Amino acid sequence: MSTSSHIAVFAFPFGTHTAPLLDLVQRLAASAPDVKFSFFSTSESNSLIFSGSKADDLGNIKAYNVSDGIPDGHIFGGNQHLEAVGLFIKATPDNFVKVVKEAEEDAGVKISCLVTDAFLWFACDLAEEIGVPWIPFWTAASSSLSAHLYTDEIRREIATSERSEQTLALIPGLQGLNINDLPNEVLMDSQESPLAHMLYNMALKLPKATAVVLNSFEEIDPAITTDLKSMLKKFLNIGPSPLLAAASKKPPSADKDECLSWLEKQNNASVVYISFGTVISPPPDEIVALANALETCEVPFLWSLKDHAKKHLPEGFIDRARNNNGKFVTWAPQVRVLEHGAVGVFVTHCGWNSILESISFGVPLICRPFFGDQKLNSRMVQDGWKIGLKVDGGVFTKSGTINAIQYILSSDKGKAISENVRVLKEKALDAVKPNGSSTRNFQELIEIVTKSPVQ
Ligand code: U2F
Repeated sequence: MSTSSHIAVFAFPFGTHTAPLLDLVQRLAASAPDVKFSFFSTSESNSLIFSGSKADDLGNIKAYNVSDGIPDGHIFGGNQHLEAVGLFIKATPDNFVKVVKEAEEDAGVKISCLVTDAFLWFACDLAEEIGVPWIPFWTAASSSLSAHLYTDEIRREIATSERSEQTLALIPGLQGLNINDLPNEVLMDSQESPLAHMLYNMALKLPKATAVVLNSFEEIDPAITTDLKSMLKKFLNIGPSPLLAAASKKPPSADKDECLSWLEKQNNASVVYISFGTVISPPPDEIVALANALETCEVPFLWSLKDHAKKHLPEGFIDRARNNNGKFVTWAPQVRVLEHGAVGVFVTHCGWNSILESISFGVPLICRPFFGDQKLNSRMVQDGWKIGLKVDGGVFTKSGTINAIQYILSSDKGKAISENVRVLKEKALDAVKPNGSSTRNFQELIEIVTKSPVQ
């Protein structure tokens, strides 16, 4: 029998949930080389995130595949992403529990702690049952975490309030925000979708967790931080991860399309970088509007656009862009791109990882949010931290996009936005210094993980 701790890590294999969880686990594993980490996700997600690593690189981390819940021969209908999420949720917790036994046999020791995506609330009951700590990892911002934790209060307020313009007056740190900025799942009946049901249950369970962990830093939202510290047993912000790449021993992401050498040829803070994350592709008319705006502004741009969406670009646009300093890739090494001084603004869907990466390297944002936490994130970008703009009317139009690009890149008000993001970046850098808040929180997390009793 082994005497080392054995941590089970449960991933939610959609959007960019798994990569930041693995980042966290790699940091923990490097700091606690005697502890065994078993990482559970679907085979599709595991093969994607572990693709660049050889077994030796993983050290004390071992990956296990769990079922994705998709029946053999299943044919997807309209929204494949949402359907796959629903099938996966239906397969939990049995798909995880089944494989845990295998990992315990391999490690020769029972699980001593559960580190999971916060969505996987069933882990709270499982941890209680086997008598180990549960450490959920919330992959988004503290503002959306807060919105979910206040779901019942918000629903009561909506039901009783007669105001048409409802603000979030009851939530510390979110007072100026509008109800319409909230993730749909906070507002809809929890029975309406498996995701809404999952998020509602998550909010009920999180206060029982040993510690809730975030890839963020306390100083970004002091009022929310204080409030969440009072609601949760422990609230540990341990990021931003882009500023901690060395600690997770992660090799820099590949640059097969030579984005960096292209950026080298551009002027400082001149390039518009565009990406909408891993799930979303804007509707065709908005792709056209964005392309036309770029052409009119005559700015250099780097656009991470999936091949299937290229057909929506205006006729001849790709050829004209090539001659006019525009570059298309299907996947950019985004962190390295945002770190490059040539990037002047990031046009984004406002996924949390993208925003945090932009803040980490001081790049202002233009926001076009789509679902989930993205509207709330864009509101914080524009009105909370004042580090960017939401496109006029919330969708890309040619004139609205031109205004936003010109505002950020060439107006005095744009300079103020750049200064605000620079100041926020300094706060992020302070948080990861040896005595910074995120460093201290991470030490506390290692204590919890390594001191978890060997079963
Ligand atoms: C879901 O996130 P998404 O995957 O849609 O978006 P992000 O959180 O912004 O993460 C995208 C990641 O993919 C990387 C980029 C980010 O780390 O650096 N990337 C890249 O390297 N190259 C590219 O060309 C394009 C992207 C969800 F949709 C969001 O609402 C949530 O906030 C998020 C976290 O829970 O998950």
